[in-house]
Amino acid sequence: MPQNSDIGRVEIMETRVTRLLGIKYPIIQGGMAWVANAELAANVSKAGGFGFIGAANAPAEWVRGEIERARQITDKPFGVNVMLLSEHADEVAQVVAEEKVSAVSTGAGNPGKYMKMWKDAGIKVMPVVASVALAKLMERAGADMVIAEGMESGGHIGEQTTMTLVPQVVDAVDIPVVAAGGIADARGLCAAFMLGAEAVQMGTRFVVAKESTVHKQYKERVISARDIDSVVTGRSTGHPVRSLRNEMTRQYLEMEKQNVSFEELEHLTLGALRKAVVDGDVKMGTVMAGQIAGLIKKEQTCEEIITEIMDKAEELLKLNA
Ligand code: TUI
Repeated sequence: MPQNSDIGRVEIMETRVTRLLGIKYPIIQGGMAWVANAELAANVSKAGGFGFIGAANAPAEWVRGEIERARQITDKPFGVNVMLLSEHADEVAQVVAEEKVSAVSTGAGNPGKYMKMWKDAGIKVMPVVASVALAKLMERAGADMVIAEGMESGGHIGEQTTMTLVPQVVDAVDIPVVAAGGIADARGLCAAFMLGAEAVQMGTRFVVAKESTVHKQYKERVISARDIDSVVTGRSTGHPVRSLRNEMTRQYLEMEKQNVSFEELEHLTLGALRKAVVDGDVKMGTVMAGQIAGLIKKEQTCEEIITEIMDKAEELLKLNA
């Protein structure tokens, strides 16, 4: 028998996004480069949320393999994030269509040229947007939803904050909006709903999930982060990236101040995310994480994270009153 609290939770948190994706809870896991593999995505989906495998710069066959592995872990829906700056983006886009994953999200660009192929394959398309203009363009191009991501996020970011971007996108489009950037708990979820979002996407909180296979030292760095510990490198190159302050970011920011060449800056960050995620080098590697890292205090399973957020959200919304 469902308990009263379960009934209330399902009613209030059932939105166009949960219906379109076929999920129980409006919590989506961001498709983070090097971090969001089959284990993480499948376990988020298993727990009632929606997991994304992050294709990042990986070749298409790696993505196909991860999709197969995720399908062995769960029969729940999950998706793939296509990072549009990748040299493999075309082939990854193709594999995603062939494999007919439930949804595709995109980052760092305009996925217009893939839209028809994905829609024809019956895939839900949800581009990440950092502006109202791109949100409108994506709606016209046939996107099912947009993910409005503020600059509080880790990794590659835009200029607007989540607080300002989400309501402006909500007012500008008729399709549902997912809020991302700076959200890691029930307060963030409820705040995003007040802004008009119909689900949230979280990255940093899932980096420290038990099922996340990132290096122990990466998780420890996120858990020990303070509010002021994230910095943005690469503003001068047009590819701003948020990560946790370390020796690499110190050197990078110093070099940016001295206007050193794009090539030299690239050299410092080449392979640096892998270095942090796989080797645990949190000094010279790129420890991508959002501004909300300071709020995250422990490693929990995906199920614990999702259940805790939904329980607290219910309390906040006083569903039992
Ligand atoms: O894509 C992300 N976050 C990422 S991608 C990534 S891998 C990478 N590493 C180093 C350099 C570059 C990439 C790490 N983190 N988030 C989604 C996102 N998309 N944030 C911002 C945007 C965005 C920005 C501008 C999307 C579209 C856009 O404009 C496109 C256009 O053509 O108008």
